[in-house]
Amino acid sequence: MILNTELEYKGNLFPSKIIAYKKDVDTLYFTSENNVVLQLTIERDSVLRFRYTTTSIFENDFSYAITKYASKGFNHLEIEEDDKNYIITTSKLICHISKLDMRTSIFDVKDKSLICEDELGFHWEESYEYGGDIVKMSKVAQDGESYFGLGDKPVQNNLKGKRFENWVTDSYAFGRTTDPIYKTIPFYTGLHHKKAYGIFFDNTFRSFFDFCQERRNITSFWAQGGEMNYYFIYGPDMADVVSNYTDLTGKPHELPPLWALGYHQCKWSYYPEAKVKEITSTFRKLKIPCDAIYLDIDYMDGFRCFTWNKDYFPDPKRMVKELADDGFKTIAIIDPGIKIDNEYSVFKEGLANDYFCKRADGPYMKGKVWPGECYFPDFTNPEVREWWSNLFKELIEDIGVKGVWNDMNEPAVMDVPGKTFPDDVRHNYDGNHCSHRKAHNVYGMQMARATYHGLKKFSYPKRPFAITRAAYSGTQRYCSTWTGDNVASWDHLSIANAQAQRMCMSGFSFVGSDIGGFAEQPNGELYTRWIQLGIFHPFCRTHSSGDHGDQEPYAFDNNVTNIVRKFIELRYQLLPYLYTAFWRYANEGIPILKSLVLFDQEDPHTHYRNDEFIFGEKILVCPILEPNARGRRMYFPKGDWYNHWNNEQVKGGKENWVDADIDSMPIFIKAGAVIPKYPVQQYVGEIEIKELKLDVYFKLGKEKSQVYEDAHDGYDYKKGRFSLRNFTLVGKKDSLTIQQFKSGKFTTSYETFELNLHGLPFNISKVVVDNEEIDFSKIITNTNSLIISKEFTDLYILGE
Ligand code: MIG
Repeated sequence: MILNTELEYKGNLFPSKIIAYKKDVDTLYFTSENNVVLQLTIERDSVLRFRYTTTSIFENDFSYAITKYASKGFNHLEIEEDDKNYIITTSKLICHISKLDMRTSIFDVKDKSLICEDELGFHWEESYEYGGDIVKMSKVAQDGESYFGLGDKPVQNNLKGKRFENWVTDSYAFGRTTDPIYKTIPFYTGLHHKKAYGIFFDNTFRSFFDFCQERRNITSFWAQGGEMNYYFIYGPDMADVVSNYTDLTGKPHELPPLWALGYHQCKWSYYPEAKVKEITSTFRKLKIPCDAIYLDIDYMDGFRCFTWNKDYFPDPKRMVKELADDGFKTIAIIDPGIKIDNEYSVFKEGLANDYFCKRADGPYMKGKVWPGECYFPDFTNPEVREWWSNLFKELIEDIGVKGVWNDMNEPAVMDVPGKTFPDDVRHNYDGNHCSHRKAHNVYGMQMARATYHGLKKFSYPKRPFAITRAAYSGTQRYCSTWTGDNVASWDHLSIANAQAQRMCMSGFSFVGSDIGGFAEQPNGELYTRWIQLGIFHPFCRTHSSGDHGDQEPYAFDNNVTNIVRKFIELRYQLLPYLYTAFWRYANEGIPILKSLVLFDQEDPHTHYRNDEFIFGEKILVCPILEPNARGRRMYFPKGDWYNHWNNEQVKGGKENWVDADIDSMPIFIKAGAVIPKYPVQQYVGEIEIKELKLDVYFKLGKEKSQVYEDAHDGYDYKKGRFSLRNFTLVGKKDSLTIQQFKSGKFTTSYETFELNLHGLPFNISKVVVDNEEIDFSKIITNTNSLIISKEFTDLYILGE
């Protein structure tokens, strides 16, 4: 028998032949002679859930990852059998289950091609020490198969040839080979023969994935307890795999307030108040846009959550208001460790209500973190989450803090082996009592969830904004995230790029890195290159550790300040574009950043590209990742692309050199795109938008674009008060038509559109707006800009 586990081998066990089969609406049960039951649920035509027990009895079916809003239902289901197999057919796939040994194979219903096939299939070892099983699955890797996803792994896009572990871990100054790190997202996409499928192994125990590392043509995954419980998600488009995974584990419950997509400034730590004000006023003085300022742990009294150090911050409410008047949203950190202190109300309440985690034999789980010895709320207890959420009343409702930053929620414990709770710690797990072995990977997620609910309650009618470091699948429903304690190095700039793309491919798009690096200090050049990448990450924040000097956009030299300002300004101009991409993500689960493989999986070149990605739907970016660069080579995926800086056109499907001195970076716009832009603001809402700029990039042929708008905060958009503009551009040799179809009940603040026409192959002779010819000489500039001072549905531009 071939091992596929690092664990001490005690003997793999296997299902024997199937002796019984039963169907219950959408769920099929196959029972083997040796008491293994495979429960197969048809979630959707393209989504199957496989769940196994080795004792004929299933655990209580409970998951923190799967959302109650997941789509269910299928169009077609047919179950047949032949001598060898049970055969299940939906409108998307065919699944064979071998009568002999329960192994499964899945085929595309259209062309009958093999998509995913068990090797050993489900097998297990008995876990005498803990009870239950070590559950394992192995699959045959198909010819030329590549693998993507798995959350925050700091490695190149394609995971083939590597093995990973999932165990949420505080990983200060992690590197490319550090594994595991902060997040557990046990979901990957496999791609072969141009077809993609996904596997989500919804098991919270410490788990492992091996992508052809141990055995060249075998992919396997296993966990140290719990059930073999995984979802098979068929594409064949990778984009559909990711969006179906996101449908299962949840999209963000609401859009972020628009300001949260602005630029954030952070440091460990800005204090006292005078320092905070000095930072914010410098931003305003130098006209560098910024929407959020962070308070790290030093704002607290002895690191006690929900308290303030009154020497540093004598009147937080006044300060937060003054910052708000200047356009700054204050975001405060909250950690899970509650200081053992009988004078401290949060501690006393937690103790009185029995809300803290306990060890197996009864004592509280005691661990050292920033406040000293602490107890830790059991966030897997719904009552504790409710209590925790109510603790935010003062901070949010009274003081006016707008966002909360959850850190150390792996949970991190100092100076102990494993840097976290020991395995025996007990958890409620929403009534499914268990040890830390099972609850560890969701602890941070449940803390973020409780925090999110507190924010939501006390920010109402505004939208909440939270950020977490630790996460399990599904955390994207509640908050944003960052990639943890990275390092100010060129290698880490490239890691940040890989991690953001990977998180987006793993259903969690609201992500960013500590711009400039958390540990150590970047020079001006590295910081500049990092900002250039960072403005294209959904979450955009500079953060750094206190002991390494200043890291604000103006902390280097004037040249750096000017370039950084220019890029942050670009971010602010692109806000309506980014907001639209966020809406697509929140609505349809479409990742905000698309690795090239996700953009065009049929082009094999994209399977191995790491640096380039698509921001939203239409903008291709490629960061500069090396010092002293004057440009770089990059790959252009299919389509025609315009250079953002000079309108030069490039045909996709090849690699090209692109100039990019320190004040530039490769940014390309897809031909046919209509890109909405705002004027530069120092913060969101600073000015009322009176005019929407539409950058129009000519294309021979047809292209669709969207612009989504709403009040940028609040919940009215959920009642239909949004504005969705669907643009269809059709370019011909001598004409250009832009049709606009508007839906939604929200009236945007602008009625004027400035259309900048890029790449028009002709001189304009005639402009017709909604069937009315207009004297375009009055509204056109020599740079091909048209000002249209009304809503239009039909624009027709004719050449000479
Ligand atoms: O042990 O709060 O990743 O962003 O500044 C370090 C202090 C604790 C780690 C976080 C970092 C934060 C820092 N925290």
